[in-house]
Amino acid sequence: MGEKSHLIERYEKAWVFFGLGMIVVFLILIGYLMVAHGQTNPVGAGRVDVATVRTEGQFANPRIERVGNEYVAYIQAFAFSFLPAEMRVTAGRRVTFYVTSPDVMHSFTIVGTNINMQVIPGEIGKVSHTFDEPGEYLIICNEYCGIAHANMISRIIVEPN
Ligand SMILES: [Cu+2]
Repeated sequence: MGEKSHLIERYEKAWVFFGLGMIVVFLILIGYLMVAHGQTNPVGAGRVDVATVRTEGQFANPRIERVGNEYVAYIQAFAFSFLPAEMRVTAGRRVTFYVTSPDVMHSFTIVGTNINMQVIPGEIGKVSHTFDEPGEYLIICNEYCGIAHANMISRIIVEPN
C-alpha cells in the first residue's frame, strides 16, 4: 500500500511538472511569435452609418493611396466581396487598412501575415502592416457571413522595392 501511494505521488508530480512545463512552452511560443511576426493590434477607428457608408464618405470610394512614404487603404467588406478587389503596394512600406462593413460581421484576414481583424457593421477597424516579402497575398473573410462566404476574397500584390 505504502509503495503504491508513492508511485501515484510520483505520477502526480510528473504530470504537474508536465502541465507547468507546457504553460512555459506556450508563453515562450507566444513571445517568439510576437517578436518574429510583429504585434498587430487592430483598433477601433470610429463609426460609420451603415445606411450611407456605401454612398458617402471615405468608404464610398474604396481605394488604396500613397500618403507620403506609406499607404492608406479604405476597404469595404460586404456579403460577399471586398472592395477594392485588388491592391498594389511596394514592399517595405507600411500599409494602414481601414475596414468597415455595411451589412453583417466579416473578417479581414491576410493569409501569410498575422492580420486577422474582425469587421463589425458600423465600426471602422484599423490595422497596419509592412509587407517585406514581394508576392501576392490573399485577403479572406473567416467570419461565416452567408451562402457565398467562401467566395469572399481580395488580394494585395506586393511589388519589389
Ligand atoms: Cu464575410
